Amino acid sequence: MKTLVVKEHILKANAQAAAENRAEFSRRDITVVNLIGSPGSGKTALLERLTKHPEVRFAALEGDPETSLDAERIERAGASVVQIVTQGTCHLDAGMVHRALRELSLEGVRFLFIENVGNLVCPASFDLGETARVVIFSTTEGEEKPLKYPGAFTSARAVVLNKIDLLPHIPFSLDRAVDTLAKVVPRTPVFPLSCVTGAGFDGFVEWLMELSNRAAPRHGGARVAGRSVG
Ligand SMILES: Nc1nc2c(ncn2[C@@H]2O[C@H](COP(=O)(O)OP(=O)(O)O)[C@@H](O)[C@H]2O)c(=O)[nH]1
Ligand SMILES: [Mg+2]
Repeated sequence: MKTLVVKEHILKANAQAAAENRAEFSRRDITVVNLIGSPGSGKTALLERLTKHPEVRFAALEGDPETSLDAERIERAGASVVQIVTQGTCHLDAGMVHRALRELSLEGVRFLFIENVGNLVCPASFDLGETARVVIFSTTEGEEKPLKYPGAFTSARAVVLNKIDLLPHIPFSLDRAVDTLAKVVPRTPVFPLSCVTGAGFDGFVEWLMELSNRAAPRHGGARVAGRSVG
């Protein structure tokens, strides 16, 4: 009972900070993606690869319990970035994002990617004020993860299935994974791709641009890749 009260209080405070972040993002016309996935699923690799797509001009916040290794990778790849070290906490919250924003240059960017702490449970409970959540899982994690961690998947607007380059080498069935996702999130788009080879990225980038056009139509008109959106 006591634990529940504490949790409610924490989530209420978080919701207030998230609403402030959301207003700030809207005022600055920035599409914000909260990227959730297990440690090693390829969250940082996804952002590194996205720097090769100049239309997705982005800055990033990197959440990790310790070290600034991921921020160093993103900086080397050419994007503006700030590392949030949570000192053991298993998720980011809206207040952490709010404070980190003071240190981050958002000049000229269209997207902000927030790489959450590697975890498929806790991050799903904390709204950061994002435009959309994307959940990433990879072929090395097993097809059944969406069944075991439904909260992360049902709260996401898109699913990235990473490391498809490994399919010939591991006993992972892409068909079974897609069937599992169809049971848990039947209406959510799924993007099988590889951050190593770049295969499958075009569809995901198109989805991101569509998301951004819907969120902030004054960015590039209402058309993406020849298709009308909105
Ligand atoms: N084969 C393969 N390895 C990948 C892919 N994406 C990421 N990796 C590797 O998976 C490991 C974890 O990636 P990282 O981006 O650090 O994952 P994060 O912990 O989710 O940020 C690294 O060794 C990456 O090189 C991929 O598409 N294919
Ligand atoms: Mg990472």
